[in-house]
Amino acid sequence: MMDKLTASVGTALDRFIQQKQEQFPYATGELSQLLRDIALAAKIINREINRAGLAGIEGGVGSDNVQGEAQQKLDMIADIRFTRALSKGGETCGIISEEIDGIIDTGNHHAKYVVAIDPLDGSSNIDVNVLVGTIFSIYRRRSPIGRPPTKEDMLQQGTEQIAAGYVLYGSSTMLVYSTGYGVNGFTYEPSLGEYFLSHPNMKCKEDGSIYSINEGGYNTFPEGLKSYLSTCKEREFSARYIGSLVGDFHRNLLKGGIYIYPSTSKYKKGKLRLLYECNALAFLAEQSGGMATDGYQRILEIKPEHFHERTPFYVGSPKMVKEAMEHLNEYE
Ligand code: AHM
Ligand code: MG
Repeated sequence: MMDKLTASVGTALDRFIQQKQEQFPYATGELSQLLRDIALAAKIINREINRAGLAGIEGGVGSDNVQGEAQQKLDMIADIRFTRALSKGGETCGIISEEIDGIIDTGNHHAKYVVAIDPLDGSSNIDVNVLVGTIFSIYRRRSPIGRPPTKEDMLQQGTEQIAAGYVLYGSSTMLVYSTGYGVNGFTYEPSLGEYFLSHPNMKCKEDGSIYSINEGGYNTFPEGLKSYLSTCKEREFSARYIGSLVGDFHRNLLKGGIYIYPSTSKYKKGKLRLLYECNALAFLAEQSGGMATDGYQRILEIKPEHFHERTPFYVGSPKMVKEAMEHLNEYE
């Protein structure tokens, strides 16, 4: 479906969401409200991140999250903020979060939606003042309205997403999202406390010359990937890796490139989580003309079995992703 209204640069996020909702005569406004809830929580996280160094909330808390990783104070703060915003907002019945083992039941059993979220991705970068992000996916629940959320509500494949996005807390803060009709990016203006449309209808370049991968695990990469990487070097592509998925993805979306997190000896199935990291970015990649696979199959078609399952991730400009896949297949 084509957009009937084309919002112009500078449109405030609230107005944009309202305009989009008006294009659908039967829309009830619940998804719009849910997007506003996420945008509001992100403003609060943005404030916390900006004062992290000053407020003594930087650094680890000495405990581990459900995957045995050192948890940062801000990870927990972000998790609490988003859970609270989604619970109080009333449109979400269940949440899967990177920080929590099982389903978070918000108590809104009449709500239509479930959310998978990584409240603060790349949080090890906070201590060194490097950008971090929030990643979210929204699904329509499968279980009957009025009941608690179920495992089936949360374990839907990525093709079922009705909206997804990320917030990038960088040199400026941006919210980038899609409801399945293209991708739009909004930049936060802190003095006004509002996001404004700055990147309308974002398009991923067909091809690029940036590759983003942690090459520290090179010796244990699949042979096909080693072969693809040597062609990147032969062509003198630029290697760019922040180690903050949202930032690496965002740069490659704007400039053209490929981001890869393969299987390694340390992470046999890759490091990134399907439900709240890969699916959302795969949705945005496809919505902007890019591509996302696990090296062999489309990320969005993987049927999840566990809330925190991992997958190798190859995402970005379609020509580059296809080429990487060809190399992987050659060595099968
Ligand atoms: P996190 O969810 O624990 O923050 O881990 C995810 C992050 C991504 O942002 C980033 O792309 C990746 O881990 C970096 O991993 P590595 O340090 O192995 O390169
Ligand atoms: Mg993460």
